[in-house]
Amino acid sequence: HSQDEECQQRIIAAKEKLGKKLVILGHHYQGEGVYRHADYTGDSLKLSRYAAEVDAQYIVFLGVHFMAEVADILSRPDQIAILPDLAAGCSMADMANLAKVERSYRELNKVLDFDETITPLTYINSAADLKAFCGEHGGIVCTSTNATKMLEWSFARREKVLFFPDQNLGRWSGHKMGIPLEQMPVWDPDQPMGGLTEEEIKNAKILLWKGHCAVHQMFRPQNIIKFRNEHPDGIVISHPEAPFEVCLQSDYVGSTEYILKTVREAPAGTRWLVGTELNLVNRLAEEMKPQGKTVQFMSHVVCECSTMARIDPQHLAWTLENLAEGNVVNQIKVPENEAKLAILALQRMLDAS
Ligand code: CIZ
Ligand code: SF4
Repeated sequence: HSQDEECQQRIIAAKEKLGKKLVILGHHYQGEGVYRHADYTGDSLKLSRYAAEVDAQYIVFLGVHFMAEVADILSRPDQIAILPDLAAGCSMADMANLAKVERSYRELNKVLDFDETITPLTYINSAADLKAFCGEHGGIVCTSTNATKMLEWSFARREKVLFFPDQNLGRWSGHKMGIPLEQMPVWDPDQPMGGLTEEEIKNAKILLWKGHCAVHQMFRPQNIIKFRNEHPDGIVISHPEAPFEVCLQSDYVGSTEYILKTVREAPAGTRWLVGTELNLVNRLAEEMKPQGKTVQFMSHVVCECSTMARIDPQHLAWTLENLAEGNVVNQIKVPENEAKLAILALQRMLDAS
């Protein structure tokens, strides 16, 4: 405990020393030990907007690798994006890579006989080279807040979408637009032709990349049934990365920003079951207590994002102390040619949302 306390003091001291040179951006899924030091908090969309606006020389990102990449892409060339632990990746983002996406896109276009039938649409949870791929091929980026809008943007231009890497977000967003499940087949990049027949591909509106979030995948319809039995007046809210059946049985489905807003604005005395990352749910539960609102976590097993948790007070203290000494550590730098293309896809999203 005294070690934790010491770490907190080191962070505060280094932060003070750095002053206006530093801004710390914190994602909702971060643990309290680092989250409390963030100058701005939000989801990846909100934080990427801050990254594009802040003036600080150092942008320290409390989040995962793809978020720090976006901060680097959207900030000025003289600003430096930093991730306190380079091993903080996102297992979902890792389920797609450039070689597989290129091959899939090529295969699909071959079956469809002519180019420009499919828009590549990547969830922001993906590596910068995939955003660059979308930039280059008339595609776009989405977040969990604007996925439906970005699908509409895509359908206004071309008849089909290749959606990666999260099949659950793609399926739920397509479902909300009224697209039947048969027209949203799963594209398995490790099988020839995605494991689909030519007929299935021709009939598809959205090809859902076979990827998912290991954290949100843990939520089950049984968790909701049990909650409703125990609390008939309870309200269920889930993140669209959760399985389709969980979203179907929820009263509300939306991004982290949406979940926070909905529960915060709810009447006093309400009881909530929340299906998203544990740190967010714990923090929200504490915040709602004084208003007499009860916030419960959806699963009986711990669903913490283990890679988000790599950004701990030790790593933050080490990073800030180095910066205060003038040593830049753990910089995230997207190669210029890649950044140029990625920004096209990101800018299309920012303009359309
Ligand atoms: O966009 C984000 O930050 C993520 C990963 C989820 C969300 O809903 O905010
Ligand atoms: Fe990636 Fe899931 Fe962690 Fe979000 S919660 S960063 S999608 S592994």
